[in-house]
Amino acid sequence: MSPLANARLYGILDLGYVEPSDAARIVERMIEGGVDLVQLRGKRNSIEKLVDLAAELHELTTKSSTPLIVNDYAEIASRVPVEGVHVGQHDDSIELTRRKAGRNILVGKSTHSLEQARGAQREGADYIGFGPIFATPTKPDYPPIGLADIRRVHAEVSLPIFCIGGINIDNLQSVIDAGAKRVVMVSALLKAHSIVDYARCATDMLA
Ligand code: 3NM
Repeated sequence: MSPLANARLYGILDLGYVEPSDAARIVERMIEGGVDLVQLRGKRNSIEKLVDLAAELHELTTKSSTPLIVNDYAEIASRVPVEGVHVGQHDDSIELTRRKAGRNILVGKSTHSLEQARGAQREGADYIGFGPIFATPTKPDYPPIGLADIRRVHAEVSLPIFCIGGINIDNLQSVIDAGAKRVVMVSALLKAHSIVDYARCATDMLA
């Protein structure tokens, strides 16, 4: 069975919020709180730095069989045995990402509309992100798409769908009520007083 089948909460370790020296400690807390997938995202970091960090984090994530996904760069997956790569609309295609990784990995894709979600399924993505649902400082240039299409995207796309963007414990129930089964949290989780308790609360709500 795909490691994504039962995944509910996807945590992104975004180096815009976390110092690389704190990354391992934070990933440990995410996993303790029940995060099902972890992504390493460092838009302003060099590939060399990300390779080193991915290798360090992968030693932790493998202990709990939590898939580690790296953002953007398939090259990292060719050098570190991470489980997957996540690409955006303006990055490499799914096929090229798989080819560059040189092995069978999970490939996820960001989508910002129903049409893009259908396209990612046709292209062979293993899962999609769907958002931003709400406005978010983590991806400030993207207009929020709101809750309206969540039910429809689940009806039309059979891949695992992770709603993303501005989701926190206070608005999570509205996202679930709109039809979401899986979500990504970045800033809310990383800024939480207790990452472990915050993640547990979110996974309980998504159960
Ligand atoms: N991708 P937060 S929204 C990384 O819609 C990312 O594709 C998005 O961060 C998309 O939980 C987003 O802090 C930011 O809002 C999510």
